[in-house]
Amino acid sequence: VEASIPEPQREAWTKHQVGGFKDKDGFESEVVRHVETTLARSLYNCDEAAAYSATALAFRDRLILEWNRTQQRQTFSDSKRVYYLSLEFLMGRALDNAMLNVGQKDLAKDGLSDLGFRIEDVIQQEHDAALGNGGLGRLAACFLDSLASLNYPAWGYGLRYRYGIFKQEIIDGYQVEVPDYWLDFNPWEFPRHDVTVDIQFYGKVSRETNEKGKAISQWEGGETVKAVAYDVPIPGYATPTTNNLRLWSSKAASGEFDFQKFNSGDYESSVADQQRAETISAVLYPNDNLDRGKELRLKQQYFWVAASLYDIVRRFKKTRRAWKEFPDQVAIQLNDTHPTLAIVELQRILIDLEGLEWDEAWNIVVNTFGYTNHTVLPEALEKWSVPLIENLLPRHLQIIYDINLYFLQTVERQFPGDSDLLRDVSIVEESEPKMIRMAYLAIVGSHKVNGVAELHSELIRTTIFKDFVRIFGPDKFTNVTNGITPRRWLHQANPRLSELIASKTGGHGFLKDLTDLNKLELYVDDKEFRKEWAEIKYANKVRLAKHIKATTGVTVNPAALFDVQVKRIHEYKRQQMNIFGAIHRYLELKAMSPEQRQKQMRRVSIFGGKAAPGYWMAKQIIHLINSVGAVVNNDTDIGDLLKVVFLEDYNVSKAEMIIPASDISEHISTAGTEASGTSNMKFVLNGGLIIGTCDGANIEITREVSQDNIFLFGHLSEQVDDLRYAHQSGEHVVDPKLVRVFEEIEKGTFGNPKDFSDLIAAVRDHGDYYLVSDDFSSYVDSHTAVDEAYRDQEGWITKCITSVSRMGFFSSDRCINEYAEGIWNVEPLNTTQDKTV
Ligand code: NBG
Repeated sequence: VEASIPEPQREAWTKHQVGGFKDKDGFESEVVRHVETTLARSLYNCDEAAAYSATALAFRDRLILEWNRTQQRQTFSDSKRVYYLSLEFLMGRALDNAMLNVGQKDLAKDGLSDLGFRIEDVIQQEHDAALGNGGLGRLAACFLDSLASLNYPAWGYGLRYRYGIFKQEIIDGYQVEVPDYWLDFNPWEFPRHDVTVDIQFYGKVSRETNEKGKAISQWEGGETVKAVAYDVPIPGYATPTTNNLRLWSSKAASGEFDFQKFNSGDYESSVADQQRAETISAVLYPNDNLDRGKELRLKQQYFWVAASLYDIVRRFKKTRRAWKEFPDQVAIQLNDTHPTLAIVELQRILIDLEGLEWDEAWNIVVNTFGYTNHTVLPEALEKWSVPLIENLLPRHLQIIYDINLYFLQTVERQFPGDSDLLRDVSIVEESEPKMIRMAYLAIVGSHKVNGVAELHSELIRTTIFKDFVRIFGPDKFTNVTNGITPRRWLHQANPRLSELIASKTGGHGFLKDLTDLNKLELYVDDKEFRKEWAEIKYANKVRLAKHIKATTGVTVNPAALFDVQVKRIHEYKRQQMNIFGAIHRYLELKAMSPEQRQKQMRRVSIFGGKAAPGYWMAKQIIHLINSVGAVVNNDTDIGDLLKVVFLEDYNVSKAEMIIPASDISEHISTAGTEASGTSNMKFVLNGGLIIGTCDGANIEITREVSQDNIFLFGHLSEQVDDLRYAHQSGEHVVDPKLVRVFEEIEKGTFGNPKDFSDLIAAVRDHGDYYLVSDDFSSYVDSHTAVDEAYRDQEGWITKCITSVSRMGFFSSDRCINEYAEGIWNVEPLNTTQDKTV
């Protein structure tokens, strides 16, 4: 390619090559240029928002240069690429991360200060990119950071939602949802109006015989929508690698704007067509761990998957390789079942458009895809009704039926006459209407299936997918325990702690190899070090206390034990148990004499998290938390012995402030329900301890930090079935402490008891599916143990330091290397001019 450009042209280009800023001066001049030209403002009307915009643009320019070079390097190297397909990328803010990853935050800090701004205030101006619900979307974001930091040639593919996850307001104790229109000014994306794909829907399938006498199916869509690419640069930490996240936006296809209608005066309906096309990428579905089977969601899935595959195939075709080499060039990871149609779409491209034989095509497909399962909750396992697919994607339905037919034939050969097995593993559920089981399709169409923590991977092998283990053998199923990026979740969120660790471990190497943290264990008795450690935690708590005061009006004492549960509100995550526990604590305190009371530990119970807009129980939980807070926080008997606060609109940037301020955080799901959890890792990495059940990654965290440094309680996943049975058969007796809590709620102490009756009934009268009553007493005991441990401040600090030093395993870098080796078979790319920070 290079040789094809004539010398004089090449000279002109190299002469004018843009370099990006190199020093503080260069940075300032870029900021001023952007303020004065791009933003058309001046020294006299440059507010913090404008300073943010200009700084972001200056960094964006830099990233784009590296992005360009990275893409060239990856193309020339001709090596295998990874494509991470995810409907959610919960990125949070980009500026701070970009500054840290390219190693120029200090320079920007000084430069901004010369121009009259504090960098912290400028950073705060940025709107979170909130294209995700919770852990699944944030995991995708951590993975992008690790892929780039480790120099893997990798792309993310997703949707460019016009509205991210809603903003949560708390009004009179209730959640109110406000739309998150975040694209007003987004300097981090590059529209690629030249990169578009026409996507079809509906229509019909015809069968024709080609020249060679072979029957070929042709799908003619009845509606076309255009996908437009928006590229987001993803800078790696301390490396020039800047990967790409490509997000698709939907537009009316050219020619779809109906000039006929327009001219005949039917302007409105012609605009309506346009809007209908744009609806596809308009909103993120706000459900976490729940499948609702809406047609628009299926449209989103196909739109995104088809555009991404078209792009991937186009890139592969440029290499002029034979199709059988596709899996040597391309690894596609399915983040949950949402992109499963990609399996069908690739098969369609290969057989209908490229003329390959079924078996040859299917071989390529299976070797290309890997599937990650993120939940065993039945309500979250995706199923699509056959009539819905038939209408929207008629050809795809035929292919799904064929995939199923060939699959069931091999099962029949392997297990002759086992009709129960055939029914159980069929991709098509024989219900009314028939349903397509997307997880089964994903398993059949991938070469590897992984869970996200050891217990979870074990559970999928032995419960929901056990028949597939018999059919495909155990090697197809594997575990990759989740991880988090230490760049954002330590260095960026907790800069002082990061510096302290660097001062003891020989620099910031731990940000590239997190196992370096183990060097800290040598300093666990170092007085100065411990003192500074405690000071940093206290300062982080003071900052959070200020935020609490400013947003809720509640005064909390930073010397109290901060007890935090922030995550999506869900019955399986058991925030209801936490608030019942807080009520129990309140009642105990009330029953004490003032002298006795003053001997108790001070606590702040901090909650945060969004409820899906249609999730009634979750909304009741939020209301109860706020109602308890309103009573407890104003009770003069209690003072600062107990405060209960609910923090509005929990998101990535709030997490960055809240997590470093935690003493103990709650990861208390019913055993066997939380696939992994990832905030548990973030809290421990920031020097907080955990109270938790034997669930998800809590188990592996315990193995790393040791039993002495974690507060485990509750029943085990293997006991859950029996316990549920006991509830069903009326053998269970509700915990008396909990009965007492219910009585108090029903007395009206926390407002109208009717508002909380469903919450109580679920536990007391309707089988207590999440086993709150079974675990309540050990939960309360465990909190008593937390109080006792916290009383011994020196012992507590030792636990915290020891735990942090043992968290190396939970870096998403480790996790990505495991995927690369065990699933994708890809290698990092050598970047010759490796930068150092
Ligand atoms: C979530 C699990 C979490 C897990 C994340 C990331 C879904 C479907 N699953 O436990 O509930 O940490 O995935 O793997 O959102």
